[in-house]
Amino acid sequence: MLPQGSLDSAGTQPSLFGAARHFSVGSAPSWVATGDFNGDLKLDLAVANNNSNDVSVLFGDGAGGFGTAVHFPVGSRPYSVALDDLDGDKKLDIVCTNSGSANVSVLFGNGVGGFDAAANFPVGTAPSSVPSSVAVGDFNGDLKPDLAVGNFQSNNVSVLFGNGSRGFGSVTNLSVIGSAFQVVVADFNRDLKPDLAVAVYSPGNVRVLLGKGGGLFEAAEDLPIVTNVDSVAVGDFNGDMKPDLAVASRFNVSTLLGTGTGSFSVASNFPVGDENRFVALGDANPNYDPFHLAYIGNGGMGHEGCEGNPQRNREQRLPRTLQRTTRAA
Ligand SMILES: [Ca+2]
Ligand SMILES: [Ca+2]
Ligand SMILES: [Ca+2]
Ligand SMILES: [Ca+2]
Repeated sequence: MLPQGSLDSAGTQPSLFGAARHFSVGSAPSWVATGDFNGDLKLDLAVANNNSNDVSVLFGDGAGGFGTAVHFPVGSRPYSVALDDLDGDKKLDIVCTNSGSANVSVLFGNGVGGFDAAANFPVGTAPSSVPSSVAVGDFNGDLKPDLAVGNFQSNNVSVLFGNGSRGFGSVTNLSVIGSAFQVVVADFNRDLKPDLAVAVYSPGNVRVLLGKGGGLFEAAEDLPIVTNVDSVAVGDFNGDMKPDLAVASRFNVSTLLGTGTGSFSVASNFPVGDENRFVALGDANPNYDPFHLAYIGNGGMGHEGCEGNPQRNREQRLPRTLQRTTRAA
C-alpha cells in the first residue's frame, strides 16, 4: 500500500517507497513490464535481459513478492518488452525488441504462465536496425493488434500489421530522421486513430506521427528537446483530456502540453541531473498532486510532481545497481 502524504514527526515528507527488495533475473536486465501471465489476477513481471538473450518472467504473489524467475529465450541482445494479447486468444503475450538481431520476438502466452517458443519477425532496414522499443496499437483499424518498433540504428519506426493468427503482414518503415528510441501510442489529435510519439535520441526531439487510418501516418511536427532523448511517456497533466508528453533527455525531464490537435506547447524543462534514461507517469501519492514523473538517471531514481507543483521535493536515491546502464547502441 502506498504511504499517505502526511508529514512525519520530524516535519519531513515520508518516503514514497519502502525498502527495495531484489529478485534475480537474467544478465544485464534492461527493461521491465507488468502484467498477469498466469491468470491469478496478481501482477507478474517480464524483464528483457540484454546479455543473456532471454526474457525473465517472475510471477507475483500479490503482496509485493515474486517467485523464482523463469527464463524464455528470445533473439540477440533483447532490450525492451511490451505486453498485449497479440493473437486475440485473451492470453497475455510478450513482445521484445532484439537490438542485436534486427528483429522482435513474440512469446505467445498459454494463459497459465507458459509461453511457446519465440516467433521472430525482422524489423528496420539494412545494414543494422538495432530495434530498441516496441508499442502495440491497431493502426489499420482491422481490430488486430499491430506493432510499432523504434529502430535506433536505422533511424525509423517499423510498423508491423498483425494478421490475427500469430503473424504479421507487410512492414512499413517510417523515417524519424535520427536515432529512434522509445515509441508510445496515443490519440493526440482525438480523431480516434492511434498516433505515435517517438523519442529521437539524436539529434534530440520527439517526432509525432499522426495516424491517418489504413495504417498510414503523416509526420506532424518534430518537437525539439535537448539532445540525447531516451524516453517519452503520455499522460494528461493538466486535466483537459488532451494527451500531454513527458520526455527524459540527458539533463532534463521535459513536459509538453498537448493542444488536442496533434501539436504541443514548447517544452518546459526540469533539470534533474545527468544522463536521464527513463520517464514514467503515475499517481504515486494521491495526497500531493495529480501526477508524478519518475525518472532514472546517473544520480539514481527520482520523481516529482508536475503541473502546479514543479518543485523537486521528493527525490529518492537508489543504488546505482538499480539503474539501467545498457544502451541499444
Ligand atoms: Ca499473475
Ligand atoms: Ca495471446
Ligand atoms: Ca491492425
Ligand atoms: Ca489520432
